[in-house]
Amino acid sequence: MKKKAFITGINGQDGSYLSEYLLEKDYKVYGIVRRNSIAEHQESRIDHLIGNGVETEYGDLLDVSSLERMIRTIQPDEIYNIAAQSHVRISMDIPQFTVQTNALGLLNILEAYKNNCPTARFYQASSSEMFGRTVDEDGYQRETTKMSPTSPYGCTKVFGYNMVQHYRNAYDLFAANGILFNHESPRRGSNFVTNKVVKAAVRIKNGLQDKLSLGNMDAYRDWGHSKDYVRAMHMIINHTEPDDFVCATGVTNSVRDMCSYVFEKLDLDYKNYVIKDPRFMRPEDLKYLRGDSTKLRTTFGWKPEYTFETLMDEMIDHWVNIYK
Ligand code: NAP
Ligand code: F7E
Repeated sequence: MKKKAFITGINGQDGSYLSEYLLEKDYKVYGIVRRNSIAEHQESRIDHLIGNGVETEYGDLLDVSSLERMIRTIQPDEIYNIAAQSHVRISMDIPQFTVQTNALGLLNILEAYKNNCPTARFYQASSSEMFGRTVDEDGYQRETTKMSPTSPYGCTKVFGYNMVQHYRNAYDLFAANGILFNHESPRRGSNFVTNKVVKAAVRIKNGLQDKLSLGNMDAYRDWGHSKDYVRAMHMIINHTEPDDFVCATGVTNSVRDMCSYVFEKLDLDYKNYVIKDPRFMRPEDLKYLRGDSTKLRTTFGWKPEYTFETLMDEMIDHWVNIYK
């Protein structure tokens, strides 16, 4: 019999790649999507999968009854809680919604899981934003690094991380955290910095845009590819015991480095186009993220197939094809 996976956030960046990965592994995949007033936008990342092994229903992390009903009816083997208000700066504009979705929503699905299908395995999308301003002396963040979040988003993820550990210990559930560093792809929302920069650079190259407005260009991020990170999610949920793992490339670049690489690839000099815009500055920003994923690598043999450069190249090709 096929294994069954239930995914919240299935139509997001990671949800779409995770669905493809699980289909390759012969899973039957179920997911919830929120109602959107423009129906065509709702499932654009997973349109090609609907009816081909993936089934979706309307649902919301804030709607407990639908979560309960679906988990009770489907009886999944694996539950991936990937849904979130995932934008750090926007979490400063809509902190209450962010807390409701990321913290209380996580609690809703944990309860639905405990009460309706406790034999399933549970994966929580935790984040490097939980470490916030803390960096270990060697310049990395790892499972043992102190958590000092600097945004409503980061605070909700610390809540979720702790709740998952509590449910694991208190109710003997297989509930695990993947602490993922930034991961991108052509499917990344275009208001995150990588896709914003790549899209704008290609538009500038094609004469469709003159300038690119950015905030803090001196922030460093450990950028990987979402496809590599969904493989890690599946490894973590299929481990012999529930545990928590950092997933990262170990390579960090600044926003400025990233701009320089992308514009240069298009034979442009970013300095002629990028302007600093206070609208994109954050009241408190994380200066430096670099993950040590030794635990993940030694436990499962995980390693990323993409480098920073091949990730950016794939994103550039994506936008070049759109605007050609
Ligand atoms: P994403 O593209 O923004 O996808 C988020 C998904 O959550 C979307 O499908 C969204 O649906 C859904 N969602 C939002 N609010 C919801 C609600 N109240 N009920 C049900 N679904 C809701 O994010 P991602 O990049 O795939 O990230 C996946 C997860 O990993 C998130 O939890 C994120 O916080 C976490 N994470 C991401 C990164 C990263 O760098 N990408 C790093 C660490 C952790 P709509 O389309 O309807 O909004
Ligand atoms: O910002 C700077 C910004 O929004 C990266 C989420 O997936 O990863 C992501 O969060 C950096 C920050 O991602 C702009 O200040 C400059 O320093 O792409 P981002 P993020 O905030 O790191 C973590 C791990 C998650 O868990 C989150 O879900 O880029 N930056 N100028 C800008 N950022 C944006 N968005 N837009 C700018 O114009």
